[in-house]
This record gives sequence, structure tokens and C-alpha cells, in this order.
Amino acid sequence: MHPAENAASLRAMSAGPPRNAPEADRPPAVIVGIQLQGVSDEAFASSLTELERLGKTLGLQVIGRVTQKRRGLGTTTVVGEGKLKELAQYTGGRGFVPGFARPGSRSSLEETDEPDSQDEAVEDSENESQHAVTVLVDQDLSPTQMRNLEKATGVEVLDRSMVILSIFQRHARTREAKIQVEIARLLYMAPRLREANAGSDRQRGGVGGKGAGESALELGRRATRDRIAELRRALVGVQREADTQRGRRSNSATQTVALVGYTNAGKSRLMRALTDDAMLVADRLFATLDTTVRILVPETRPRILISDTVGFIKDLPHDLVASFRSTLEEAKDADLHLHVVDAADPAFRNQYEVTREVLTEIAAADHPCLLILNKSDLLDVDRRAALAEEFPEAILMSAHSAADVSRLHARIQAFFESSMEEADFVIPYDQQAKVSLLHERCRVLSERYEEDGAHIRVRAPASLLGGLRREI
Ligand SMILES: Nc1nc2c(ncn2[C@@H]2O[C@H](COP(=O)(O)OP(=O)(O)OP(=O)(O)O)[C@@H](O)[C@H]2O)c(=O)[nH]1
Ligand SMILES: [Mg+2]
Repeated sequence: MHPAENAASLRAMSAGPPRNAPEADRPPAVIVGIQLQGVSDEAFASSLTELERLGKTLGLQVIGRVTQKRRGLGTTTVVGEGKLKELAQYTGGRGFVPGFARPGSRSSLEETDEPDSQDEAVEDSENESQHAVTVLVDQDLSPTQMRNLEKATGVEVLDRSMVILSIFQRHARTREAKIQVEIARLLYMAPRLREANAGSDRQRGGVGGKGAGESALELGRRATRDRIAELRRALVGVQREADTQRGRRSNSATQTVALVGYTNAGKSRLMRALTDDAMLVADRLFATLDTTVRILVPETRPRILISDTVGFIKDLPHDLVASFRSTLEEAKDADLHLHVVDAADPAFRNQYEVTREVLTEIAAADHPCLLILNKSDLLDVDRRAALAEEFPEAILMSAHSAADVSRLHARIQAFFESSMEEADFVIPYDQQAKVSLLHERCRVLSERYEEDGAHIRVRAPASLLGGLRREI
């Protein structure tokens, strides 16, 4: 590790506008969305709303949207010429790529633009400070597209992956999460470096410039490769420790539950309700990046441990999924998944699918799973009835309702109860430590002291009993 470099990247991580800044103090941003063929109006709208929330999580204030229907993404600037000018009105930029397409000419455009009525009115750009300082594009961009858009708008451009990476970077708290995010970020930036270096008119002072790419820009390609290798080595050490902790937990053979689901579904809120513990719950995306493990309260015998995991999102940069190995590992090791969805979000079915896909990717899709349709307090009676009919197996509930939470608690307990068996142990008097072991790990049903030792009848999960028989 180069301490100086490390310090610099840590500074970069905490940089940027404060998340709770009042609206007016938040740097303005504008969103660009391309509705490709085959994408429904509903899916398109929900994707843009999600990007807007991502922007808000990043501390930005979204002042407008520029949208367009197109057949393909195009190779040069993503949006057509007219839309590019409209976009530039938000940012105060030129509205064209110098040396590429002159204003007024249509020659370089591959696609025809379809008129779009969804656009919001372009802000009066009299006031300089109202200009957007960042453009958020709801697609992943090629280096050329990014550079061209930056030239035409005069401001920093972030694509969807970069927005997500910047958020992850801000929210990483533990050393492991920080290393993982930095690796993913450098991997994403690496192929973009040559182009990015050439873009010398890139304006500073936005958000991603301080997060998404700057340290990569400073480092250059070769140094980036070295840095990734170095970070990976550091990660191995940190993860060994995490594995040991996980191993320790699985040795003590507790029953484990993992909360999984789309970002903002309410996993952490539910975790807090189920464990009585103060933990970060926030109306922003990716509030949780580090795994937290707590004991289910009221406590059961044997104990049930519950872990909160990182939220999923559509188009999560692939390297990021890979980097969050240990967080996701908790989900892999769990006996039961609680798949939490925000039932009040019109897009929850898609969000459910996205989560299932990621679980399949990490080979954790076959776990026993309870579907939690959360935030039922935001639904009217009819909607609730319709959902209950559509998902008869699911638990329709609100994490805000104590009654619902204890209903869930009972369901979790019932799940483990169904796999429990009873067993008898005879513990000689010179091995009393084993009596405490049984008390610790099982529910003790009866305890009799005879001549040959303590006769103990317990109830515990079958898998655990096997291990105990070998041990005792
Ligand atoms: N109305 C309502 N709001 C809820 C409910 N559960 C959670 N929320 C809110 O939804 C927002 C997100 O909750 P979190 O628990 O942080 O969501 P999460 O799934 O942990 O999100 P990430 O950590 O980003 O993956 C917070 O503002 C919660 O207060 C619920 O049952 N009803
Ligand atoms: Mg959370």
C-alpha cells in the first residue's frame, strides 16, 4: 500500500456534497434517458425515476430530464442532434461536438429522432448557478460517447454504472467494502483511461470527477493495474478474517437467515425490527454495504442469526457483484432467505427478477425462501387483497407494524422448527462442559441426573444434532 495514495483515495471517498444538504445547495443535474425499441413506457419511466433517486443519493438535485425514443444507442453522442442542443441548454454547453457535427447539420446522425412529448420545459438559463453541473445518463456509455457528451455539454457526464460506483464508494464503511469498491471502480475505469486522458477540457467540480474517475485518471493505466493487484492482495487478508468469523458462526451451528432484495426494499428496517438493534435505515439507495449479523429477538433456542446484505439493482456493474463476494457469501451460507420487495413500488416484479438473477449468478438461488411483500402500509385494501391472491405463499406486511413483525418472527421460527428433531444424550459427570454446550445450542426439553451421568433430551435442527452426536 502506498499510504499517500491510500489517504488520497480515502479523501476522495468522503468528498462531494453532503447528502443532507438543503435542495438549493445541492448541485443541479440533468438526466438523459433513451427509450430503446422494446422497452415499455412503464419500464422506461421507472428506470428514470430510479436514476433520479440514485442522483439524489449522490447529493444531486435533478432539475430536468431529456428523453428520446431511439432504435439504437448510436455511436457518437447517444442522443440526436436536437436533443443534444436541448441538453446543452441545461448545462450551458455548446450543444454540439466540436469538429464532429456543426450546429444545424444532420449529416453525422445515424438515427432519426422521434419527437418526444415527455420532456420537461427547459429551464430559463439566465441564471448561471442554475446550470446543471452533471449529466446522468441512464445507460452505460462507451469512452467515446462519454467524451463527446462532455464536449457538447461542457460538464461532467456519468453513466449508470459510474453513478452506482460513486454511491458505493461513498457508502463503504469497512476496510473490506472500501477495497472492494475501489477495485470495481478501477476495473470499470481502466478501459476508459486512454480516452479520458485525452479529454483535457473535462470540467472539474462535479460529483463523479471527485469519485468515479479521478484517482484512476491520476494513476494512469499501468499504475492502475498495479494498484488493482495490490488491492486484491490486501483484500485476501481482510477476507480471510471475514471467513474465519463466518466459520466461527457456522461452527457454533446457529440457524441463519439472510435478508436479500432490491435496494430500498426495507431490508435494514426489517432487520432492525427483528433484532431490536439500532442500525442504518435510510431512504436512499445502497444504504447498507457491509454485512451485519444480529441475533433474532425475542431470542430463540437454538438462536437464530439474521444478516442484512447489500441491496441489488438492475444493471449493477458486474465487477461490483463480484467484489461483494463476502456480503453475498452470507446469503449463500444462510439456511433461509427472506426476499424482501417493496410491494408499493410499481416496478417490484422487475426488482424481484433482478434479485433472483443475481442470486442465481452467485449460486444462491435454490435456498429455501420466504417472499416478503413489504410496505403494505402504503397500499390500499384492494391492492392488498389482489397481492394476497397473486402471492398466496408470501408474507404481506409492513416493517413498521409490530404485529406484522412478530408474525414474521413466528414464521421464521416455524421454518426452523419443521426441520428439528428430538434426541437424547447421556453426559458423564466428568464432562460437564458438554451439558453447557447442549444448553447453548439446543432447546433442552428435560434433564435428569442418574448414576451414569446427566440424561438430557433436546430439540434442535437435524443437521446440528448430527454434529453434536459426533462431538459428544
Ligand atoms: N412505509 C414504509 N416504509 C418502509 C417500510 N420498510 C422500510 N421502509 C422505508 O424504506 C426506506 C428504505 O429502507 P431500508 O431498510 O434502508 O432499505 P434497504 O432494503 O436496507 O436498502 P439498501 O440498504 O439500500 O439495500 C426507508 O426510508 C424505510 O424507512 C415499510 O414497511 N413501510
Ligand atoms: Mg439496507
